[in-house]
Amino acid sequence: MKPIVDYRVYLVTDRALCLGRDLLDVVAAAVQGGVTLVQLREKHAGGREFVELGRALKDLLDPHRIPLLVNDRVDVAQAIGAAGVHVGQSDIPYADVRRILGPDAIIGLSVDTMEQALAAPDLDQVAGGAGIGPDYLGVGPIFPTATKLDAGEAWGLEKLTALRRQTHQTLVGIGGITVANAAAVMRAGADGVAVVSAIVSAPDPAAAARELLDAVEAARV
Ligand code: TZP
Ligand code: MG
Repeated sequence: MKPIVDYRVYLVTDRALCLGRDLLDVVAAAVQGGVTLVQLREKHAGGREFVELGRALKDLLDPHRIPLLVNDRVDVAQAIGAAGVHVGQSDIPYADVRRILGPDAIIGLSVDTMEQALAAPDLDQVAGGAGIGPDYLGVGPIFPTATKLDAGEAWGLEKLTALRRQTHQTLVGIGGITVANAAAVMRAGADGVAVVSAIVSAPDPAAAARELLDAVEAARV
C-alpha cells in the first residue's frame, strides 16, 4: 500500500551545508523538531556511500514513520527500501521511474516552469498504463536560492497561486523558503514546504524545523 505522506515540512539534505555537523545528527534534530518527510539529496556521494548514508537515514526515520525519498537514484532507493524517489526534468523520466518502482512508490517530480507543471498530469498516460501521475510536484525555486546554482528563475508567489488554480496536483514549494516566508508559500497554494538550508544550516535545526511547522500550521487555519 502507498504510505500516506505528510508534505508539510519536507527536509532535503545537503551534507555540505551542515556547518561541519554530522548529517545524521542534523536530521535527528530536525525529526525532533517535527519534519514530516525527508529526501536524501547528496550530489557528490558515490553509489556505495549513498547506499550507506541512505540505510543509516532510513534506520533513523523508520521508528518515527517518516518516509525517506532518494534524489535521482532509483537504484539506491530500491537497495535501501526507500519510500520513493524525487526526479528532476533531466533525470530518468517520470514514467520510467514509475514503471520500475511500481504504483505504491512515492515519486516527486521537479517542475521549473509553468509549462512543465501543466504538462505533468499528462504523464498519467505514459506511466506504463498504470494511470498514475507523480505523487507531488516540487515547484521551484519559489525564491532565489544559493543552494542550487542552476535552479533557474524564481517562480514567486503569484505564479505559484496561478498554478494552484490550474491543477489538483499536490504542490511542494522549494527554494529560498525560510521560517519568515513559509506561511506565505502555503497561503499561495502549496501543500508543503521543502527546505535545505533553513534547517541544515540553522544553528538549531530542531528549533528551525519546529518554527517551520508552526508557520505552516498557522497558514492552514
Ligand atoms: N530545487 C530547487 S531550489 C533547491 C532545489 C533542490 C534548493 C533549495 O535549497 P534552499 O536552501 O532551501 O533554498
Ligand atoms: Mg535530479
